[in-house]
This record gives sequence, C-alpha cells and structure tokens, in this order.
Amino acid sequence: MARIITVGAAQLGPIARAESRSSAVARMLDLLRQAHARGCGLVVFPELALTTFFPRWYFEDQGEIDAFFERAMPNPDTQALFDEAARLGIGFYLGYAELAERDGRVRPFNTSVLVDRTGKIVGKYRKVHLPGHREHEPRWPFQHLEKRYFEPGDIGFPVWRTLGGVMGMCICNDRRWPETFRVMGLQGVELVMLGYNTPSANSLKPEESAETRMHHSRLCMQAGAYQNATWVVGVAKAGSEDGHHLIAGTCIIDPNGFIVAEAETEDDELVVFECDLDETKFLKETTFNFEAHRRIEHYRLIAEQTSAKLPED
Ligand code: ING
Repeated sequence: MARIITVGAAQLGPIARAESRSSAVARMLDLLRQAHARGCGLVVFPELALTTFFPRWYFEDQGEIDAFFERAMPNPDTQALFDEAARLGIGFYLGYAELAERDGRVRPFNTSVLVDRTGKIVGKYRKVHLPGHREHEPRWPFQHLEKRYFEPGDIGFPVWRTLGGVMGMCICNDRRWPETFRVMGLQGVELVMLGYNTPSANSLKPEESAETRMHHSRLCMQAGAYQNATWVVGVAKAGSEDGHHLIAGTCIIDPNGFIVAEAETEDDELVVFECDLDETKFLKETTFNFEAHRRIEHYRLIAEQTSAKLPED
C-alpha cells in the first residue's frame, strides 16, 4: 500500500528590501505552475516568503516595521496565490509576518499557514523558537532582531490530518530544537514542512563557514525525520539579500533521514519528490514505537537531573 504525495519544495532566491510583494508572489506563482506541471499535490514555500528577511535590520519607526507584516491572510497581495493553487488543486505552506488582533491588542508573529487543495487555510503555526536578540547591537555586522519584532508562538506544535496524511509545520530555528519534531512525532506526524531564512555568516563567530551552517541545517532536519519516523521538507529563502547572504540547501528528507532531493542553486528552484507516507509506518511500529520503548515514567528523574545543579568538581 502506498500513500504518495508529490511534494514541491519551492526555494526562493533573494528578496531585496525594495522588492514588492506582487513581485515575490509572481515568482511563487511561477513555481506553483512548475509544480503543477510536475504533478505536485503540495508546495512548500520559505519562511517570511513575501518580504526580505527584515529582522537583520534595526528599525525604530513602528510604521516601518509594520510594513513588513500582513494583517489578513489571504489579502489583496496574496489572493492570486490562493486562487491559482485552488485552480490547480495544490495545497501549500506559506511563511509570512502576521499581525494578529487578540483581546484588543495587535500581536506580531512569525507565522506559517497550511492551505488545502481547495485554497482553504486548514492550519496555522506561529514560530516558537525566536533566535537572536531583542536590543540593537550597533557594533555587530548585522542584526537578528526576531525577539524584538515577534512574540513567541502561542499555538504549540499541532498536526493536521489533511492532504491524505498527518501534516505538521514549524519554522526555521524551530528545527534546531528536537522537542519541535518530537511533539509532532508523538502526535503521529508523517510529514513536517518548514521554511527557513538562515544567514550563512555567524555574527558572533566570523570564522564559522557557510558549510558549517549548511551542515547544521541538514543535521537538524535529518535527525528530526529519523527520530520521529517522518518526512521533512525544508525550504530556504536563499542568496544575497541586499548584500546579506542566506544559505540554500532546500531538501526533502525521508523517514530514514536520507536526503532524497536537494536544491542545486541559490535561486528560485523547485525540488520535487514523490513521498510515500506509508514509508513512515515501519519505524513508527518498530524502532520509534513510543508506546513500546519510550519510558516516560523515567523522565521525571531526568527532569529533576536537568533542573539539578552540576556537581561541584
Ligand atoms: N534563522 C537562523 C536559523 O535558525 C540561526 C538563525 C542560524 C540561529 C544559525 C542559530 C544558528 O536557521 C532564523 N530565521 O531562525
């Protein structure tokens, strides 16, 4: 028995600060049409796919910051994407900066939505792990102010039964934290999709190579896939945005942790693979049968140990 979903990982090249949303959407529409021609049922776009990675800059003016956010989804800038995806019968993941009205307050999130093949939003996720710093660090070569511009996500790590399987979402830095994948793994996730904008330079360690960054990115996603018997689809916004370089490395990873397809460029590029969701079953029923092997009752001890102070040497 095979439950195949043909996935298109739609990597975007750089989006300059001056580039309009309509230009970014036009590029995504082109990738969507390529995906349709290659039989895709699901397309995954990057994190913050409508704008440049603006947390790299310090802004004081709230109006300048808010200009990078969406107050509704879909909206006039993105409606064409929803309409074309529905016309072509393709579901998609879209990452964007969300301004949410809650209890009379406007709350900013780094968000992704999961849209089904009819163009309906069936899932929303808000980035939990916000890397970087909150205050302006003028001495650094670039900023990473996600803690300043976004609030931590308030939705947790849900999964959704849609598109013929159990689907999960996360965003960028979330992939570096095993809990992200495990919480979805415990819910039976079969495919985790995530977008990322990962600077190739480490502002705290200039000597760190882009290859190291790429190694860590692959390592996190491959481990997350194998340890939770799930497919993982990681999609980059890549290349040099106004002189600031982001790694590429968009890839599709199978439940054994093998990279089965990977981008070759730092530009707009569609990476396609036929993912058999039933390939998750063997590991879920054997090595990662949580019910049979995971001793949650011992974790209380571990919890005490992790909160305990290190023994004096
Ligand atoms: N970007 C980076 C990421 O997690 C980062 C930030 C890179 C943190 C490398 C730590 C190490 O891929 C975003 N947007 O989270």
